[in-house]
Amino acid sequence: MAKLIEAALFDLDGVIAFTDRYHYLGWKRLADDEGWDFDETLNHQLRGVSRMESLQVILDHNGVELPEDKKKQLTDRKNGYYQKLLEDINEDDLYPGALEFVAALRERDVKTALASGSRNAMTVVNSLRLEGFFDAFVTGHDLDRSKPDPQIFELSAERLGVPAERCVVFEDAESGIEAGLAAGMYCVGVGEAELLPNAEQTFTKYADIDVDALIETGRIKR
Ligand code: B16
Ligand code: MG
Repeated sequence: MAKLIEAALFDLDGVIAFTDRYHYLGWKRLADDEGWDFDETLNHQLRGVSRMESLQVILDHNGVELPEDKKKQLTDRKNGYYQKLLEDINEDDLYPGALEFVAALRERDVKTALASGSRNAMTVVNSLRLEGFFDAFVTGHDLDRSKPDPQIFELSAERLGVPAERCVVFEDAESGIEAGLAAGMYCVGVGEAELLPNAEQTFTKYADIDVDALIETGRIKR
């Protein structure tokens, strides 16, 4: 059967590793410091969104206005909390089955990229020894526009040398699904369908994906 999919682009936080949990705990600690309301429901709006835009979501939710220099101090503090949590990450933080799935794609000559909006992504890559699983890495340091802008996936496809219509994106964030669709790619939502209303297909277990169906049709099931 001919191959439709030639490249798979993976978000990091919430797709390859459960570092989304540590982003949440970092923001929660900051919100508690400041006496702001913040919970896991609001946290879904922060998935895939840049550090400063994430702070703005929390400020808007709490009706708080702050000058730019204060916002910078707050995002730096949250980043310190997040980086402290990253010191202890290990293989238990990997999304079960994710690396086996990536390896199965590579065995079938599908190119792979890690596409994360996080400027901490390479720390996670090094700690979890992900270097050998991906042909290209794109992180927040390479970008001037964050999701839902398609830049992150366009740059990933360019680095792999694969056209957009041959790429599939794996994303846990609504902003990331929108970015992948705007790039003209097949998009798969990682997580519950009701949290990802724009994703045409979703899953929660990598083992449920039919790898050959995905490569031949762009769909995770036949
Ligand atoms: P940082 P992803 C995104 O990573 C996270 O989902 C989002 O919560 C975070 O705010 C953003 O990276 C920026 O991260 O503050 O570490 O630069 O999901 O695109 O892998
Ligand atoms: Mg994510």
